[in-house]
Amino acid sequence: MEHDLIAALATPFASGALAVIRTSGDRCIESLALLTDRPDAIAAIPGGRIKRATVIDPDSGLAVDEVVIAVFRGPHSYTGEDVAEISCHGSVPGIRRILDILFRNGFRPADPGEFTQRAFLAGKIDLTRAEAVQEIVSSQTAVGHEMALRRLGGSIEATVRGITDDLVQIMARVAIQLDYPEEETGEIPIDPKTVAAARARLSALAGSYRTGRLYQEGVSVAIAGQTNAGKSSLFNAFLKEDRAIVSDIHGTTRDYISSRVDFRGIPVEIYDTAGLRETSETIEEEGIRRTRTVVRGTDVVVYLVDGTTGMTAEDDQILAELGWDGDGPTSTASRLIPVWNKIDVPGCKEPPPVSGGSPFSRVSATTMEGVDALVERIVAEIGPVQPERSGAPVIDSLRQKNLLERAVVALDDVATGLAAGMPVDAISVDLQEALHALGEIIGEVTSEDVLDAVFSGFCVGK
Ligand SMILES: Nc1nc2c(ncn2[C@@H]2O[C@H](COP(=O)(O)OP(=O)(O)OP(=O)(O)O)[C@@H](O)[C@H]2O)c(=O)[nH]1
Ligand SMILES: [Mg+2]
Repeated sequence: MEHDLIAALATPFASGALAVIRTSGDRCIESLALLTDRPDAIAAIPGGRIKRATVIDPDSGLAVDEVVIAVFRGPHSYTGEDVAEISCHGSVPGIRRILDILFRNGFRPADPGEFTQRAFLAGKIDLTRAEAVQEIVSSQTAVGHEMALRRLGGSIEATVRGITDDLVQIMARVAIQLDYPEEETGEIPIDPKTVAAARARLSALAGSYRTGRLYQEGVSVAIAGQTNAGKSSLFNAFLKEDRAIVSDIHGTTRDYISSRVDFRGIPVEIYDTAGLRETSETIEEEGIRRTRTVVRGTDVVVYLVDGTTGMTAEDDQILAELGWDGDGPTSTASRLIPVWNKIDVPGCKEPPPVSGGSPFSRVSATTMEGVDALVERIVAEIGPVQPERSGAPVIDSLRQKNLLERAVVALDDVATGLAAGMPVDAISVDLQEALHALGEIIGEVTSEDVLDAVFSGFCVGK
């Protein structure tokens, strides 16, 4: 039932100034009009226009809410069908009552992503743009948002289509040679340079997945160190907010706490942890046990040393535990950044030289000196693989990445076949495979299962 009437709340199910209920399907405007105080006027709204109305429950005849109805007539609508969007008051019971009236009168609840799925099926957008819709919704920083917006604008589609065109042209020449073997010129109709260029572009796009994930999903960073090193102070400095309790009492932080920060466009979950020391106090001991678990699970560990006391035997021991052998991280160590804190204090010691490994960053969590440079260092440590504003398309879909890699493997086979002087018809099978993978990326060839998998991850109402 492709064009049946669907409805869903497109805004959060919570109280707010306004809420938007979206409906789509054949005759959806007329069906909705019957649920208002002015059915004729609403049914006649031209596409791209709005009108005020009162929603009436046809069973009780009672007015339910005063709303504004925006009408888009297919094919000039998001889904390609008739679409009506109801802006109502953002009241939870009010929203529930309007949805209830719709569902009793010919509309059914939309599945997650069903509006966008209909847009895709109507040919309004390709599959990469459809995926970008959800990627925009789930973006967490301005940079992640900008990247997703470029995908919505068709950056992935354009790249994939461009490469597809090149390969199709090769296929056409292959087909001619296969159809008219008597015109055999002895020349292979496949230019290895074109194949190599296509492979390189596809491989670069597949490689951008790591960047895409980085900006969308982000990384975790733990601040660890002995008690009173200034971990909570640094945590607050990163947050630019007085979030964690800071005191000169050793063992202030017991439970680790975490918060989201934006490091140059990368969403970072940052952890302030309990100071590591020998203790016989049960609660602190548990805090330290949890700290070790957090530190093991994070992408980057910022290890803080109190510069006024300098490196202690305990620091050496903990660093060794974290995979730091005094000359820098050993090969197995997770990404560890040693940091020397309290450089604002007169008489603060100098950090020990680190031969081979990365040196201590010098900061003052109190005056903020060196904190920006530390952020830069963390960002350099975790990425980005691609400069964030290079404008090159960046993917954020595992589905797209897998298909791009499939196309790359197929083109590798083409190159191997060419080098080995294999017959053109055998090589064309691999070319066909590459084209098939590219077709799946933009959704020209898809199965029901693939579409279900893509759209089930969407929000309802999108
Ligand atoms: N002068 C100066 N004092 C600092 C600096 N960073 C932290 N302190 C002080 O050092 C003391 C301990 O700071 P915290 O941030 O609570 O240290 P912590 O590592 O979280 O300590 P625990 O939670 O006990 O493990 C407090 O008195 C802070 O004001 C710094 O950069 N300069
Ligand atoms: Mg603390």
